[in-house]
Amino acid sequence: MVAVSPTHHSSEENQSFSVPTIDMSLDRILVSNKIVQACEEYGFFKLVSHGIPNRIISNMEEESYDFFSKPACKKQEAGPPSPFGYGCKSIGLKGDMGELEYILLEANPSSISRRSITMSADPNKFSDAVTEYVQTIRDLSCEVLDHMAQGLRLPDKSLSCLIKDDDNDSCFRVNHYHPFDDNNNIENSINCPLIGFGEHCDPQIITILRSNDVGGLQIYSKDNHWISVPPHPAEFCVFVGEALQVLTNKRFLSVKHRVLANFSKQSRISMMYFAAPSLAASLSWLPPANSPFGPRLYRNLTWGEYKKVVYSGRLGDQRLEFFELS
Ligand code: GA4
Repeated sequence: MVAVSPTHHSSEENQSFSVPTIDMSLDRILVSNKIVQACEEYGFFKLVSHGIPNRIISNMEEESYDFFSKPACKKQEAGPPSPFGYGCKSIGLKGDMGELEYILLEANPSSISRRSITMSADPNKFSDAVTEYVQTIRDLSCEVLDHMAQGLRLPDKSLSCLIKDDDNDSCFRVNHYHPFDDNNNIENSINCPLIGFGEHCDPQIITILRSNDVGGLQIYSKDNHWISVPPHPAEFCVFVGEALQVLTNKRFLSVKHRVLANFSKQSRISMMYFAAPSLAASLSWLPPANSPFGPRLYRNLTWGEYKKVVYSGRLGDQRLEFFELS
């Protein structure tokens, strides 16, 4: 079990920080510009007034609770996560560990429906809930990417078309973090929380996360502070991924984040959609039309090439530097 020392928790935190929050119902140009500003400064923001029906979110959450409340031997029938399926504590293939259990799925309807057979006694219900959630969040991801393209003065849809490709490599993950251990007193847990999911950057283009109202998520700020992100079940968190850092030639920075576990009486459920292009897609910088921005910072690479490096490494590895042009 990996515990976070108290210095890594409260004393390093910047209490005055307020998480950038984008109200999607506001004027389009204002929203686009605010999104660009948040991606440049933090690589992270929250979305409110996004218009996603609560029914779709709660169906997905209910299916997740049903799955995680099954006996361990039943859940293991859906594993191991190599890379897709059910996983417990072990993350990836290189020995990373966390205080969580999870399901990881490919985000396409045929694969979801195939996997659902091992996930639920009512596979159609499970499959319908996941498919509807994933499709809805994919549309939201496209909307966010269209705002980014507009704010960056890139050709219309030039980012969203990458994740709309039929061969897109997007995936979907549900993480379940247990509540604090009753044998431990709550004071202890608050002062010395455990690492639920270790620090890392997401490799894809963007990640859209929704959690229940249990905290634990922290992002790392440019001035070297861990910032706790207050949970809110009606909001979505958006993370810039490493592929978007490359596509924007480092104008947007992918945000390092982690999840602390074991300091609430309730369990935390988070659902992440990782929006990725096809394996063959080029991650080459898309410079704004008529812009003198430069020089180019990364060598040409495809998502497939980058993914191979990501999946052969450790969770917290710095991977992008191998692709930097000197
Ligand atoms: C981090 C982001 C996503 O959860 C994920 C993770 C993947 C996995 O769990 O299999 C990885 C991790 C993530 C990056 C490094 C490698 C691969 C675990 C790991 C140690 C699904 C992804 O795409 O990259």
